[in-house]
Formats: sequence, C-alpha cells, structure tokens
Amino acid sequence: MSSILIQGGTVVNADRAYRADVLTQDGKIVAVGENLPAPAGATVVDAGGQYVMPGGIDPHTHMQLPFMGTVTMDDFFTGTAAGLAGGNTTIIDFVIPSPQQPLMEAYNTWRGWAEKAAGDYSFHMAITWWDETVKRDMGTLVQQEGVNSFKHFMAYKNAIMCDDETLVNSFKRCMELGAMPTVHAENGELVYLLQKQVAEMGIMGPEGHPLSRPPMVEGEAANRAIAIADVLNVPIYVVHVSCIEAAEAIARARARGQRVYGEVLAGHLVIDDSVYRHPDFATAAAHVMSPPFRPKGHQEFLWRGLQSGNLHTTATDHCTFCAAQKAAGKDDFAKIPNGTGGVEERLAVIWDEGVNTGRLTPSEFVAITSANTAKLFNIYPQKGSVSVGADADLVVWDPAGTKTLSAKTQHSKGDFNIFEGRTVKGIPSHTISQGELVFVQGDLRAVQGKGRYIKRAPFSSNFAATKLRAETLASSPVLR
Ligand code: URQ
Ligand code: ZN
Ligand code: ZN
Repeated sequence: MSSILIQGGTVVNADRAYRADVLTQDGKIVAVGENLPAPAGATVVDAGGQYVMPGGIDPHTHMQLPFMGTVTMDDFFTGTAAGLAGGNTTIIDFVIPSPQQPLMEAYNTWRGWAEKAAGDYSFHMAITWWDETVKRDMGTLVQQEGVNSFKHFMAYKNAIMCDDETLVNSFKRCMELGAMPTVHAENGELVYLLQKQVAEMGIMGPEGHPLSRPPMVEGEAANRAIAIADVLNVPIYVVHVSCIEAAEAIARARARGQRVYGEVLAGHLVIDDSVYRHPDFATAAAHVMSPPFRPKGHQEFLWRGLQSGNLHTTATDHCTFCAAQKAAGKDDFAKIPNGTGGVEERLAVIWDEGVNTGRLTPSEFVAITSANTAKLFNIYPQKGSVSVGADADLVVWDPAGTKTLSAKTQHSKGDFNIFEGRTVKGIPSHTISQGELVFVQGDLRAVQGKGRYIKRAPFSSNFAATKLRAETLASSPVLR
C-alpha cells in the first residue's frame, strides 16, 4: 500500500483549523503535524495555500434505486465515482424493501449491487411494512450487519409509506436496539389528496408538483414523527428538511431538550420553486423531487438552522433520472420519477454559498459536510476527522479554484445538473480515499469495486436502558 505526505496545507477539522502536514500509510492517517519528513517512496502532495479536510460524507443517496417504475441512472460505481470527483469519500445509501419483502433479502440484494462501488458506503434500512419478522430482522441488522439507522417514509402512499402503527413499532424497536430512526417527513395522505385536487383543477404539468406538497405537509409529518419519538424517548433524525415549518418543529423540540437532528440537501439551500414554472417540461421535470424546492425565503432559514446548530448535516438525496425517464410524467406530474443529483457538487456549492459568503467558517463547513454525519451515525473519528488512526479519506481543497458546474462535465450518468451554470469558487484539487489518490486536479482515478462496506455499531446500551417516557412522566409530576 502507498504512503502520501500532504505538505504545507491547513488542516480543518470540525473543532479547529491549523497549519499541519498529514501523512498517510496503508489507508490510515499516521501523523498530523508541522514539517513532517517524507518517508522513502511516499507520494508528496503540495497543499500550499489549500485546506486539508476530512472527505465528505453524504448521508443520503440512492444509487441504482428501483423507484416509480424505473431505476436511477447512477449505479454504485458511477455514483460513488462522481462523489470522489467532488471530494465526497463515503455515502450512506438506503436499502428499501418492497412491502412484505424480507428485510434480509433486500439487504443482501443491495449489498450485491454495492460491490462495484469505488468509494466507501454504508446503508440505512428502510422499514416499509411491519410484522414480527421485521422486528427480528432489525435486530439481526444491528447486531450482525452494522446497520444502526432505520428510515421511515411518511410519504409515497400505496408504495413504501409507513402508517403510524409502523412508525410506533419501529421507533420502539430502534430504542431497544440503540439505533437511530430517520424519517422522510411528508404526510402521504395529504399528498395523495392534493395530487388529485390539483389534477381536478386541470394542472397536470410539473408546476403541479409543489402545489401538491406545500410546506405544511412536511411540517405536520415532522411534528408527528418528533412527537412519537418524544413519547418513546428515542432520538430522531429528519432527512431533507426543506422548509421553515419542519425546521421550526426541530428547533422547538430541541429547545425542550429532545434529541432531534436535521439534514439539509445542498439543492434546498440554493434552489427555489421557480424552477417548476420553467416553460420547458424537461427542465421543470428534472427538478421534481420530494420535498420540492421551496419558495424564496425558506432557503435562508435553512442556512440559519445550520449556523445555529439546529440543523446538523448536509446531503444530496442523489437519485438521478434522465429526461426519458422523467417523461413518464409528461401528462401527469404525479408520475414524474422523483429525484435529483448532486453527490459531486455538494461540497463546492456549500463552500461557495456558505463559506465564501461568511455564513460558515471552514470548521463549520467540515462539521456539516462530514463530521456531524460521522458522529450521528457512529463512525466518528474513523470517518469525519483528520486525526491519527482515522481512515485516510481526505480532500485537499483549493479555495481559489473555480469551476462552472454543468451536466456537460459532471461524472454522474444523469443528463441534468440542478446546479447548471453555477460558477463556484473553492473546489477539490485532490481526493484521497483509503490512502490512495483517486482524484487529482480534474483527473478521476476511481476504481470499480475498491469501495468498502462500512459497518456502524449501535449507540451505547444506555439507549436500551432508557425508561419509556411514560415511566419518566409518571414519576415526575412537573412533566405530567
Ligand atoms: O424520497 C426520497 O428520498 C427518494 C425516493 C428520492 N426521491 C426524492 O424525491 N427525494
Ligand atoms: Zn425522501
Ligand atoms: Zn432519499
């Protein structure tokens, strides 16, 4: 295995930034300090004037996802390779069983698909139905397979939507196992009704999509999931928080001392709902994802949530469909496959809109693009930290480099880029994955199958020891 000495850079971790060299050996970081000598045979990377940060961790991707009658354009190789080109070195993807499908069967299928990954990967398991075998398999996944998070879609009625009974049973099981429940918080019943009402008004184009999923549809589900977690005394992670209503629900719960965490997509931070009124169907349809991009104003609230620590991670929900696939909804917006890309662009977009504008410090950037995800899903400091003993997953970041983002130059197999034409300042010059240079100044050297499955241990047993909230309330008159 090779050794790399990254010389002359400024190391940026979530807690501080300081001048230091970084030495890697056999896939691990073995030294961080000033004026490190270069071992014989080591590759030396000149990081002068650049930052050396933990590789990005994207906690929300869907590579090779079968969804709405088709399969996403990016598979686990092309999707993870695109991430490496953007400084992202780990993804947490989703195993999504069909209702009634045994969890372990779905898990083994996804594990097979992911063997071609070029970068490291892990899986959240979606709970799309419930019976005692689901409860059993959740235990197997936590105790034997290194899954410590379970996803619940509160939207997508008649497909993968969870009812409250499933949410309650699964959240309780998560608490027993020391696992993190996560939710896609949209009220699927309201979406289903509003889709029909919008269609009855004769609105069948992509402009109907946001009309069928207004912010309160997300706010209601976020509040409901947070309340269920509160009663069951289990933490909860809300994915793709897109609007003020959901962000406020999280902030309110956190102010009351509840462990609630929020994720924000790079797209929701910089794109608004005007995209759905674009005259070209393909352009408007390319932006159809759920929750939808929101009216101006919501974006700044999400930035402030990240600044204040009420929102914690950023992701992409990378789920790419091409124009021909999106055309399935040519005559009915409800049939447009939901999903957009971004795994390659996330870090540059957030650096440009976050750090260059003064919203975020470089350390806060590292926190929300890598370290917080590693902590919340229990793989810190193996991931998310430039420190001795951590995996040698690093990005050398050139704050002066510029790039115009475009589908023409992206590595994703998708044919659209929601950040099309955006010129960013601050881009990766080198990406290192498992101690190997996989991206060097525009040259992508991703290797199919090189990625590893990353196990994530359950949280400490005090989760399971935690009393049910009802017991706590009963013994505390003040809280009744
Ligand atoms: O809902 C999700 O997260 C998946 C199905 C991707 N699609 C989307 O519109 N967000
Ligand atoms: Zn979702
Ligand atoms: Zn998703």
